[in-house]
Amino acid sequence: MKTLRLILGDQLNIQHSWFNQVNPQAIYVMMEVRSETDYVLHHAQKIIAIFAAMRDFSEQLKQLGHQVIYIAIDDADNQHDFAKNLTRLIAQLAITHLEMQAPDELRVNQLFEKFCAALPITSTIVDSEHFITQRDEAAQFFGKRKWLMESFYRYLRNKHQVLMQNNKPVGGAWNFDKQNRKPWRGNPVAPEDQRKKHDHSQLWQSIQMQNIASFGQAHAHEIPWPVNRQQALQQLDYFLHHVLVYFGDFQDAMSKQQPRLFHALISFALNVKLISPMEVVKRTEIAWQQHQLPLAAVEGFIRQILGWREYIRGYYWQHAQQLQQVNFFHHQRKLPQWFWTGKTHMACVKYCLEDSLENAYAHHIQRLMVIGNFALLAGIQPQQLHQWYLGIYIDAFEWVEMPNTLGMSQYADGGQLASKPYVSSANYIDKMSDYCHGCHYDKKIKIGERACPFNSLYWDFYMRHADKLQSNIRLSIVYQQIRKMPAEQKQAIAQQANKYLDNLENL
Ligand code: FAD
Ligand code: DLZ
Ligand code: SF4
Repeated sequence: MKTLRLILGDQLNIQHSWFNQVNPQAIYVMMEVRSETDYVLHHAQKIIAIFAAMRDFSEQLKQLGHQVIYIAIDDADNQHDFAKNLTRLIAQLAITHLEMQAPDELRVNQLFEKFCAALPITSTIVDSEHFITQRDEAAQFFGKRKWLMESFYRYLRNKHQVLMQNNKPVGGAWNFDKQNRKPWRGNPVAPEDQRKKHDHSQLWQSIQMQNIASFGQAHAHEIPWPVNRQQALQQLDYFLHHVLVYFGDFQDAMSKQQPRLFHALISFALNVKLISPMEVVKRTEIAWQQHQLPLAAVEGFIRQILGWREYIRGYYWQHAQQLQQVNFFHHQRKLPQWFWTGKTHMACVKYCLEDSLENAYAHHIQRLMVIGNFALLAGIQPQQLHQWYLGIYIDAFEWVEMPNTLGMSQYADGGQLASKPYVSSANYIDKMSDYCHGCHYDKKIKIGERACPFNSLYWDFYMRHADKLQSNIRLSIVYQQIRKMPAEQKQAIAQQANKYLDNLENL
């Protein structure tokens, strides 16, 4: 059988069993195509990082003796479409069998199902051998029960014996979150970003020559993201040995001085499969023993990878089709233009947007409790926001971005993923960051010229959506407070909120 094996741009897993031995009957193909660069407006660093990682991977395969066809973005015979390029190769090379690893995105999965069904040759879709769980494992686990990350996480801890001793969680508890989540006031000193930037000027030039639309082009030729396994492991090891110790304490903190604080910066490497989640978990356990790291930090970090990441993927495969349209609150406002420039007077939003636009990165709380928080309070159309998140972040692939944006951040699925909306007034942002100091708006004021928009919008959001939210037990205190508010105060808040909502572009 003369076999063609397709490797997608987010399937750069050199540990895959395909590569255990050189198979003279197998030809690997990788392709840089407009169908993938153009399905959303991407940050320039994301396109470059993916192409650079793909190119590096193909060279590595060649060095190992595998036969590889690499279709570059500027190749004359590139038809810029997976199906068209495959059809041409199958005919040209007299291929008798096609293989691919299961794609992680519904759109691409459907495309290949259709393509393979119509092929005159046989085809097989194999496991990408990357994730800890199967696509439907979370759905099987929950059945008809309410989805809850914590219970899936405990099941996985048990199943894979992670941080377990005699079938009990080490330290006597599953979760040490109470010891985590402190604000950061400059101490301990946050590590310098030790990542070396690598030059991709030539690649950037060929991308530009193709007139591929992108944004965030300022540092496009020189990016800090790991584009091969060696760089990814270096990044991971640096985090485990020097940074993880503070991860738990400060994972929700935000700062103008140190935007990245104590985060791992490994999501791109994980999502294009340069490193695997199980090896991250195992290396974390080893580092914990070597350095006697605090269990709260170690458990908190492992929960992100073993818990959240796998849970989110399971959720995606159960709900991907419906997620494309969900809009629980019927929010219809347009994404303000300043999402593309960062030019807003709200200092917190400005810092988080500028950081995202410049670096294709923001950490979880910046994405959730500043940008997403504002969008939900302002009633932004959720799919517009999803397109923005999908394009801007270096780690954004639909299977992980979409449930996080539409489910966790925008509650657009009506609370199937999150148990209550992640919204806050200025109080939380001020507690967890240094953004409010020097802001054009006053964090303490709800009504008036300089009142922080988060304050009136927060209460207005809950008042506007009382019919949908007031029966949620987790929100009983919020609705008790609203019931106690004098009618004139409620009216003044609604007026202030409406003033802001009518003027989003100028906030
Ligand atoms: P750290 O904070 O150091 O965490 C370590 C790892 O844990 C991450 O690399 C990631 O693999 C995993 N992780 C943590 N939280 C989550 C989560 N909620 N879902 C899945 N994995 C998680 N993550 C993506 O990988 N791609 C996305 O497109 C993406 N979009 C998001 C959109 C919104 C609105 C929100 C609120 C979160 C999103 N996340 C996404 C989750 C999270 O913000 C990023 O994984 C994280 O910021 C990546 O940076 P890091 O590697 O420094 O992570
Ligand atoms: C995101 C992306 C981009 C920008 N370009 C390519 C590409 O040219 N070729 C490719 O194979 N993959 C690319 N990707 C990643 C794919 O979009 C990803 O493989 C699918 O979304 C499946 O998860
Ligand atoms: Fe953000 Fe309000 Fe604080 Fe300004 S005052 S930084 S808008 S929370």
